[in-house]
Amino acid sequence: MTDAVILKLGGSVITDKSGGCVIDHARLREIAGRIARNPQALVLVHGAGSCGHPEARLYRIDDGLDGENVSGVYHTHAAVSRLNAAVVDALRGAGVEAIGVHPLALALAEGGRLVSFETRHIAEMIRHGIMPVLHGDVVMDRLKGACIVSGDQLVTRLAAALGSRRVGLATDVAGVLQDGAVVPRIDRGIAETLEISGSGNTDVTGGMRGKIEELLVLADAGTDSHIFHVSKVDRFLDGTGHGGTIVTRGGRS
Ligand code: IP8
Repeated sequence: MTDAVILKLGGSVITDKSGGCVIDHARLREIAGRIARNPQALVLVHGAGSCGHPEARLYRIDDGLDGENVSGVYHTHAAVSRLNAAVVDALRGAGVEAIGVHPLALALAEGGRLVSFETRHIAEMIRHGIMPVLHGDVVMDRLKGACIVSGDQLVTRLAAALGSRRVGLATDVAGVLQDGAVVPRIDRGIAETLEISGSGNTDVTGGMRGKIEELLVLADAGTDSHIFHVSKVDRFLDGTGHGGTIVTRGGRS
């Protein structure tokens, strides 16, 4: 157990999601600066945005491998790895001892869900002051050949494995929105009543709805998570109010 905080940067926050792999380096530098100013044991996870989702869709990775789309494993992984290198560069440029960790190399799935995911070396990195930077990735799958594992699925696995008490998801919206207003708290009951729309851009892992489903699994296990606008990263890291949504277990007030 490490008590590490887990922070996920949505793909749409760090790439231009409407085009081919366009990395927002200025945004990355800004976020890296905020993280550097709030030093703590932190695991960073990022989504793929336009560096991975278009490839995953083009090669139909989530339908499984069929002999015709095998090279999609390489192309999808290469695209999101390019983004990972840019995230690590930005953090290192801000003075953070960050290193990229690729799920393709340490995870195995069955039917789209992780069945093994090595995290002991991640705990060691944290213990030595290294910030692991993981990302949604293509992962080999014993039933489908390969599948896409979202950054959100990784967040829930990491939080459970590392015993994290704080999980944050920085997005390009202020939180989960209902009729334009932030929903401050979501549990399973509330989630059923919400009209959460999917992402308008290329997103093979289900946009905001997929995110909430992952976070409800985490909430069931007793860890609350926070969804907030990326401009509030420091407020999440230093524990002051971020004005976003908290996903929590039902039955608590
Ligand atoms: O952006 C998806 O991760 P996400 C990963 O967190 C790939 O959903 C490679 C499409």
